[in-house]
Amino acid sequence: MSDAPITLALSKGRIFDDTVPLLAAAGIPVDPEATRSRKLILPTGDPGLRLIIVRASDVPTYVQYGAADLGVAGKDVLLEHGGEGLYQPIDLGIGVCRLCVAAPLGFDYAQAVRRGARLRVATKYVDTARQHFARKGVHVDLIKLYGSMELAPLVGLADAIVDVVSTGSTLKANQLVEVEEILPISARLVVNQASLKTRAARLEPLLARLAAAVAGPAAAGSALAGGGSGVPA
Ligand code: PRT
Ligand code: MG
Repeated sequence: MSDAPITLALSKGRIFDDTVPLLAAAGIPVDPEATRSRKLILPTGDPGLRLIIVRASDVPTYVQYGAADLGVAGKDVLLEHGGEGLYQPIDLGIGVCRLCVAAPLGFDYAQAVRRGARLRVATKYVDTARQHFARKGVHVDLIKLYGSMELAPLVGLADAIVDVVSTGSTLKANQLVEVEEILPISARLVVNQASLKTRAARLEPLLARLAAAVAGPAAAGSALAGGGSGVPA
């Protein structure tokens, strides 16, 4: 079992696209051809590391149960999952966005909240949203959706949404505005807690290389120089 390659769970799309350069910087190339295939288990340039491709919201589950030793998941996904059984050692600084409440232009969210109105809020982040509104003392009925949250207020399904926003152009295109930021989001490396103990000899160097790749070439250079002076060689 301990001979099996280390398994890293990634979701296709922005997480995969932003993680591959980090892996390359950590000395682990991924064949670009492999990324175009429909295979769900992909080799890397390091025979000791393979990738599995899963749904973004399933990454924490694969890692929690040890089907993957490692994974990359957005903080939004991790919050909603609860993070049970997961160690979160590295903020990878990729997939940067923010979780926020958005409502149609012209809907006075602040006033509705002050009046104590009961709001219908559509989101895929039901638990996170429930905790946020409970903290704020806002009364909400939450409607679970799996995508295209921006549509819900436009067709009368909800008064507001909770979703992640990066450039804001999707909100703008649908005449919605951000009315409250809940949390800044970025992707984290997550590690199965048992793997970290039983496979430490292989995982720890990999984590160190990834941490150095995240810190960037400048930091790696000064670490190599030994003094951390930051003066380029
Ligand atoms: O698509 P699927 O249902 O399988 O999963 P997913 O949508 O969660 O996966 P994916 O790949 O879209 O997102 C993976 C992770 O990327 C998320 O969990 C976030 O942590 C992070 N991330 C960063 C984002 C965005 N930026 C982002 N902009 N995830 C989603 N979006 C969507 C957002 O939901 C909205 O529809 O993009 C739209 C807004 O983008 P802007 O640029 O118009 O504001
Ligand atoms: Mg998506």
